[in-house]
Amino acid sequence: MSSSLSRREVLRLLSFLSAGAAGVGTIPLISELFASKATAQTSSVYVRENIATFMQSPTKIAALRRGIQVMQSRSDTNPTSWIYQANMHGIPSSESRRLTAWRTCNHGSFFFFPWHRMYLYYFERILRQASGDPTLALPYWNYSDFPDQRTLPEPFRNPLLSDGSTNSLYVEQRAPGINQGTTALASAEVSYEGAFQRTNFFHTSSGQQSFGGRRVTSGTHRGSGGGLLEGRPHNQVHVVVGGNSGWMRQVEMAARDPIFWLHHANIDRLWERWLLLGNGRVNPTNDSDWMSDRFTFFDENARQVTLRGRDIINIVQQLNYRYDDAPLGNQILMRGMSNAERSSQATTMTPQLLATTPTNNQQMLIELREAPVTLNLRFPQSQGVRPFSSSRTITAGSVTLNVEKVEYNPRNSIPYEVYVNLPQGVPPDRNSPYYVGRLALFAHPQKATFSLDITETVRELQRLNLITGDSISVTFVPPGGEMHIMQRTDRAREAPDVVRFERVTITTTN
Ligand SMILES: [Cu+2]
Repeated sequence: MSSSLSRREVLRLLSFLSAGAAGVGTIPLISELFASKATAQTSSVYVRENIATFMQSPTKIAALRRGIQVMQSRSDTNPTSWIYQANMHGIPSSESRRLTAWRTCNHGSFFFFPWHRMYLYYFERILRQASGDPTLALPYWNYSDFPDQRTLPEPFRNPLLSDGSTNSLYVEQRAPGINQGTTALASAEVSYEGAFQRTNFFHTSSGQQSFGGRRVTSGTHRGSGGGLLEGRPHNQVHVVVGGNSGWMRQVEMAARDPIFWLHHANIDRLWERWLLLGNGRVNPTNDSDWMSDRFTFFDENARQVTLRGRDIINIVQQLNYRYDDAPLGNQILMRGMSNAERSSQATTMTPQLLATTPTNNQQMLIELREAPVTLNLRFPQSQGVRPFSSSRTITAGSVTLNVEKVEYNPRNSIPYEVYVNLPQGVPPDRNSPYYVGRLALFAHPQKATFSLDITETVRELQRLNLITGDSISVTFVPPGGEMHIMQRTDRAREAPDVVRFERVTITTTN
């Protein structure tokens, strides 16, 4: 039977219906078409579910665990093994072999999104086949839309299952509070608001910002032009889950932790959500490098394959999967977007310096160790003008905190909490208005500038009248509770190395 309803039309209907804009029953014609034509055509589309839903099914969790276990049992030279797949993201320093497609992950450029989508796509096919469950799809960790889902999903926390067997979803190499379920991701670490307000997928020179990263002509393993979503929540979640020296905080080891794949499924989902907002938000399909550069992967039969950007743009039509996005998620998203499109032109403007740590003639570096450090930033061109006083409320543009020329040990460095204008004597609290997120040096090139969008924090501090003085302070705090626990369990034998940088600035594209 030939179909009068194209797949594209079906999909539009599907997203329309699931968005909750109208009940199925209110449009009988559409619902009839939907019932008669769509079901058959979309039956092969895998649905990536929120882990909170997925884990309600013991069968699904068992399939996920079995798939990982089977992959882990394979030789690391087998492209469908757990280690081979993880090594495609990065390899430990002790590894001297260089097998095909190892260490090819893309960070810090506009290839970040497409490369990770391709990576997840083939990993998911391998996992499905290994699990023996032909319906298995990768779940995602939705720390974005639901504050009560910001601790590590329960099935990942314990080394052993109730029957005494090994839990393949668990790894020890995480921040202790993560596996204990006591450390929840803070909203300043997972917020996607700044990224979603951008309407441009890419930017073209440093100092500018975009949703998806800087345009480059070929893949970058550790670029310095990460997009806003790569910075937060992506890098933030990596370092909070990994702690000082866990796997998730290092590019080389991250994909060995099973939660990596659920984290990246969520990042991939957020890319889809960004596109749904429209108003100029589109993929860079006019860019021939983004569209046509080939990346190498392996399918479930260990056959070498390549994919290009143009092959992965439509996840349902080209890759046979979609996300289970609930209407509730949509509502949260829309509320988050209520303060307008303020960014589309901002990207072409040169950032203006609002505040900086004093420049010193000796070119001394600022060092962070195992104690909190507070730096006072001055307003260089102010001459009495206070750029953050309430009368100058930021309504357009964005405010960025920059830590310039950072040097660190990628295998072992503290993911410092960063606070703006934290008053002396007030204990640091990641759920306070002063908190802006972690110094998340994941995939960060040495001596590059680390940037964090602090627009929302500054606006909130202005609203609360907490940002009135002649200077503004930035405080770096080692995550105290975790350090304490690690000392007690004697896991801090390799002392975290010092983080050094040249200066801290606050800039605006307003
Ligand atoms: Cu990642």
